[in-house]
Amino acid sequence: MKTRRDFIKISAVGTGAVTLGLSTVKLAKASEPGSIFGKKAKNQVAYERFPTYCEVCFWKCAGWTYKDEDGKILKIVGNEEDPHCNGRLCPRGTGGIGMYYDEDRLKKPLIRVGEPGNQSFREASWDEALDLVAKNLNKIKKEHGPECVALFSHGTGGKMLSHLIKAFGSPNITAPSFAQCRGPREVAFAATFGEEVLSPERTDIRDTKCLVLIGSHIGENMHNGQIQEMSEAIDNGATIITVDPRFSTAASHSKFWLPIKPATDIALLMAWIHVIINEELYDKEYIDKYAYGLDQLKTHVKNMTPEWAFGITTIEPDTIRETAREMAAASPAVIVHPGRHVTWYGDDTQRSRAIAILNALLGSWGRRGGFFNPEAVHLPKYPSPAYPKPQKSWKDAFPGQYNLVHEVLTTGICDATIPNPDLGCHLKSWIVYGTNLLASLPDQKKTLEAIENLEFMVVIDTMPMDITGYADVILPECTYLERYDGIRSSPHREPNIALRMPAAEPKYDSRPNYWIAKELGKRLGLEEYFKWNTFEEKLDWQLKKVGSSLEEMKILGVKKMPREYNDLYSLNGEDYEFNTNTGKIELYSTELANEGFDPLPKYTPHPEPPQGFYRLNYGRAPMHTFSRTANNANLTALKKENSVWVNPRVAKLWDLKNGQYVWLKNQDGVVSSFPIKVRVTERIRWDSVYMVHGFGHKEKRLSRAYGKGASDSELVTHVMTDPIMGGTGMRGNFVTFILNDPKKEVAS
Ligand SMILES: Nc1nc2c(c(=O)[nH]1)N[C@H]1C(S)=C(S)[C@@H](COP(=O)(O)OP(=O)(O)OC[C@H]3O[C@@H](n4cnc5c(=O)[nH]c(N)nc54)[C@H](O)[C@@H]3O)O[C@H]1N2
Ligand SMILES: Nc1nc2c(c(=O)[nH]1)N[C@H]1C(S)=C(S)[C@@H](COP(=O)(O)OP(=O)(O)OC[C@H]3O[C@@H](n4cnc5c(=O)[nH]c(N)nc54)[C@H](O)[C@@H]3O)O[C@H]1N2
Ligand code: SF4
Ligand SMILES: [Mo]
Repeated sequence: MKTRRDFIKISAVGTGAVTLGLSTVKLAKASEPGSIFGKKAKNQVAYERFPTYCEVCFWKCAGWTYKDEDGKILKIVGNEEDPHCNGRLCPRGTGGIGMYYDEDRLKKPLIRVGEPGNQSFREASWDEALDLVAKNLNKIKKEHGPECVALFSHGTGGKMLSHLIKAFGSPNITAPSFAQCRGPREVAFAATFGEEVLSPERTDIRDTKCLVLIGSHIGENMHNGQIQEMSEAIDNGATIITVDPRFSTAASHSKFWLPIKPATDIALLMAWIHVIINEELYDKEYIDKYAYGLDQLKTHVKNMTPEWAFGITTIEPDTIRETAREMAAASPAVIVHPGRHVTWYGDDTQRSRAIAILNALLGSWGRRGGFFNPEAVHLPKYPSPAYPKPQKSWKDAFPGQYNLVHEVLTTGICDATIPNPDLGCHLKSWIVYGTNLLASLPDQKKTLEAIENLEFMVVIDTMPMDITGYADVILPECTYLERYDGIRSSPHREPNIALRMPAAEPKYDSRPNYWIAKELGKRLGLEEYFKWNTFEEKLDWQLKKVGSSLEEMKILGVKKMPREYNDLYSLNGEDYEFNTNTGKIELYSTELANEGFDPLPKYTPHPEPPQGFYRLNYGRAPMHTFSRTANNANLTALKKENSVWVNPRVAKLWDLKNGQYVWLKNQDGVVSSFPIKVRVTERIRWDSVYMVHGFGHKEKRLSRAYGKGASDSELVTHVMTDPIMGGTGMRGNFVTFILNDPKKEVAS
């Protein structure tokens, strides 16, 4: 497939600059890590600092880890040069040292001695544990083929394991960041603009005049750079329009808060499109030049009036018109934010398409204050043999489906693991790196059924988590503060790279991912794929290829490089061919039509909560990331459990008081394992309840997190699967309250 750059017609400046001959900074001896603050005055403590980038979430802010003269890690601060954080970390990033100091960490390799799930393990040496893993993987390869091994991985270190598994011969490498997170928006934006949104998002929030947030709760969703840019935009007088059934932090900073009825956003989006077309507020020049399908769209939205949408969304027609005009007035410096966790109701690709279409009409794609064209530094791969060509894949389990999907579905791997005589590919073994599958995948019963059918499972984690309990072998990784990792090279306004290096030796008997991958490689007969002797050697080789070096990066931490193409904002009338079938922005998607899906988004109603039940809504808290921080001492000091938000009307009906503990039961009779505290608040609609994801851990070895709050994940048993890309819509679950301890009631 051709890329944007194959099409671009404007002149490229400085071609090749990124990869060739950039001058390196002068290396002063005194500024090497380890001695940068080495000289101390009387009564002063000497510090050392080491570059890193944060692993507490996937924004990957670059920073410095400080150590005192006794070798104690004291703090982490942001790197001023870093475009992800501009020198400021969020509370979670600062609290990252809690991961390093956590005394509940996995300390030794562990080998199962009892039944899966029962947490009976014995300690083992690395040699014994790795030999056992290799023996099992080789056995599966011999008996069933290498494709029957799958890797689930989330986080930076997963790349080394991916390399190993590709070398082993399996294409089944997956992460929850697609089918449980941003998959729908990537497929929808690719169908519309021929390109994905990517991470960090290419939203030019800094320069926007109008930011529309459809559910994305920036402020609680703490993706650092976005928040900083959003507050800058607010200071500059930008209008914020927030559509959220809950009065989110973002809503509290907004000129317009539209408390939409959950699951009806497509109707609102189509009504906005209707107003913008009907009142001829769209960017005509831009649409004429770049877009395909305006006529079809016009006909399609003819009857989708604000009055029609009012009946569905509960948003007043006047508000719909006023907000549409507000967006158009800001055009093209307007962003209808694509969101990030967008797997909500199973029609999420279509909702994301409606968002993409609205942005197209407003002329914001490729424009200042809208969406910029990011650029990344292309780091060459360290030399290694070509990967073997897999003979089968998880997709064999879905003949004819998901043709627009270019990633592997986590839940597809689960399906392909559960034996079914009609399916071509049965997976026999999972390697799970840095993802707590029982918290991150919906429908725990299905995940567990898949796990039960495995011949062998190895989990690589830093902590004992719900998922580690089901492993046959657990390999303890050291935290990000104790290791090198691959160079961070992410797409941004300015291409840039960042280094992570260890600030301390790995604690206990933990090891870094690259060591684990190389050692497994040796035992699997794949040493050819790991030719470097030390990881430093590999990094230095790569860095030198792009005009830097490990030595330089140890001093800088972050290095910005010039753009290869002068196209940060490229759609101001220049000729441009998009990577779609028509070469245009597709308002009408020929790709979706060819696959038999609606080429233009339609609103379809979703089930309502039954009597006495409320829609289970969930989201983020600023000081936690998913389930991974629930045991972090620094962050539990800020918030140790989640609560369930209940509207005062509902509280009155149930006689619920603030601070009272309740259990939640969902539509399938699943009861939360632990009670959760009630928070009575007007900030949530009467038809829903809300909680922060990531609490209610069942793993007893998590001394701070065990039993604290409730898990939304265990209550998400009903999944609305997106037929286009397999995303798992998780917001179609309904809960009711149980006021007394259900376990005691059963016992009596
Ligand atoms: N602090 C913190 N920040 C994080 C993370 C974290 O774990 N912790 N995780 C990061 C990751 S990976 C992701 S994907 C993002 C997720 O962050 P977002 O993409 O912002 O998350 P969402 O879950 O889509 O949005 C949650 C909001 O959607 C609202 N909502 C629920 N139902 C509806 C509906 O029907 N319509 C509308 N319009 N709104 C609705 C909820 O009330 C809530 O305010 O956060 C990122 N940032
Ligand atoms: N119900 C529900 N489900 C969701 C979501 C939701 O809001 N609600 N959010 C969805 C979204 S947007 C996403 S992106 C996914 C996130 O899904 P995950 O990334 O799986 O989220 P976590 O629960 O944080 O699990 C991370 C695991 O990695 C481990 N870990 C942390 N650091 C390291 C490390 O350096 N090395 C290794 N080896 N392990 C490490 C942690 O101990 C933990 O076990 O979840 C999705 N699933
Ligand atoms: S946003 Fe916060 S948690 Fe995420 S990478 Fe940046 S500092 Fe770390
Ligand atoms: Mo996510």
